[in-house]
Amino acid sequence: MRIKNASVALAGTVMMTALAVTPAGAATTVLPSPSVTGVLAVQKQAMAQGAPGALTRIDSGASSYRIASGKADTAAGTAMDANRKFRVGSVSKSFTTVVLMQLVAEGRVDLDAPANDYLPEPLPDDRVTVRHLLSHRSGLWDYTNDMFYYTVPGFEAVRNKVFSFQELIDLSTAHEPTGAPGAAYSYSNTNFVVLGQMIEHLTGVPMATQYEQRIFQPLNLRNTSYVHPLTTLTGSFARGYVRDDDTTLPMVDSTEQTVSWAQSAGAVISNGADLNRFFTALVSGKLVPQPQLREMMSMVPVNADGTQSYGLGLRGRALSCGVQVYGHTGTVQGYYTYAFTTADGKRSMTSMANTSNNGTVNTGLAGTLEAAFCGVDPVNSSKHFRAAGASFTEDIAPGVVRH
Ligand code: REX
Repeated sequence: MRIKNASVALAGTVMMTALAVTPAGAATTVLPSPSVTGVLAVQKQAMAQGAPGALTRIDSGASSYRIASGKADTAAGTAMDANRKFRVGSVSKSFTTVVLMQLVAEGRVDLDAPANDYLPEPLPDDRVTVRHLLSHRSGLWDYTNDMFYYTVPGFEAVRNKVFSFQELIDLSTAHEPTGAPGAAYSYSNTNFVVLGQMIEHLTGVPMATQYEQRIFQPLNLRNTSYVHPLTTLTGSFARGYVRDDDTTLPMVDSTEQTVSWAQSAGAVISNGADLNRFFTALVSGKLVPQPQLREMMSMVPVNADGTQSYGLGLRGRALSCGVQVYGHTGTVQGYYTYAFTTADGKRSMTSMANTSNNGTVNTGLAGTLEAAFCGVDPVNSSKHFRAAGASFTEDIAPGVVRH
C-alpha cells in the first residue's frame, strides 16, 4: 500500500492535495491527469468575457484540486476560492430526481403511470407520464420563458416572491403545449415543478425535508441546503451578478432571492465539494438502487451530433477524449454551474462562474470539462474544442428568443 500526501499552492489560486491510498497491484484509472493550466485558462477566459470570478473543484480518486480566479464579492473585493457556496440552479433537478426515484424504488410511484395519478390537481393531458416529466418530454411549456423575457425586470419582479407549485404550473398550462406527450425533448422547468408538487402530495413531507433526509444527511453534505423561501446564503459563499440585457449597464447583484420561481427545479445551494460527492455517490449506487440508476443514466441524444444527451434528471456529455460524463448544468441569476462525474464516479468536477445572462461565459465554462476529464487546455490548444467555441449554445429555452 502506498500513501502519498501532497499540498501544493500555485499562483496563489490553485490548491491540490492528494492522499492516495492505493492497494498494491490495483488497476489505475485510464483518464489523463486533469489540466490545471487548462482550467485556469478557461476561468481567465470567463473573466475576460464578463464573469467577476470562477471556481472549479475536481475530485479524482483521493486527490482534490481547488482552482479559483477573480472575485467572490466585487464590492468588498473578496477573492474567489473553490470552497465557496453558490446557487446551483438546475443541478437541483438531479437532487429532485433522486427523491422521486427513491419513491419509485419504494413502490410508491410507477415511472410509466400518468402523472395525474399522483397530483392534487390534474394536468390538462392525462397522457403525460412521470417519465415524460423526468426526461423533459411532457410538452409542458416552460413558464420561465415569459417570466425572464426581460432579464433584470423579470428577475426583480420575482426575486422576493413566494409561489405555490400550482401557481407556477398554471403559468405553464395557460400556454399550448410544445408538443404531444413523449413526442420530443423540450427542456422545461415546469416538469420539475410538477415533480416537486408530486413528491410533496404523495408523501405529505416538504421538499426541504425530503432533500435533507434522503440526500444531504446520508451523504453528510454540510454545505448543501434548500432554504426556500428564505433569500440568504450563509457561511462562505460567492455573490452572484446577473448581466443586464443592456450590456452597457452595470451588472446587478442577484445573490439574495427566494428562487421560488424554480423551487424543486432549481433552488438548491451547494458547493463544489458537495456536488462532487453527490454525483459520485449517485453513480456509485449509494442513493438509488441499480434499476433506478440505470433508468436515470439511460441517455437519449438531445443535440444534432449526439454530444449532449439527457436521461432522467441527468445530463450526459461526450467529451473530445471519448469520455462520457454525467451530471447537470445550472443557470440561476448570477451563477452558471457545471457539475459532472465519470460513469464510475472516480473523477468528478464542479465549475461555477458568478455571472449569468451571458451565454458566452456559459458556453466557455464547459471547457473546464475538457480540462478536468481530458487533461487539455481547450483555450490555448490548436485543436478546436466544441465546448470552448462560440458555435454552441445551452438549451435554456430551445427555439425561444430571449432578450
Ligand atoms: C432562468 C433565467 C434560467 C436565467 C433557468 N434556469 O431556466 C434553470 C436552469 C433553473 O438552471 N436551467 C439551465 C436568466 C438551462 C440548465 O439546466 O442548465 N436569463 C439569467 C434570463 C434571460 O433572464 N432573459 O441568465 O440570469
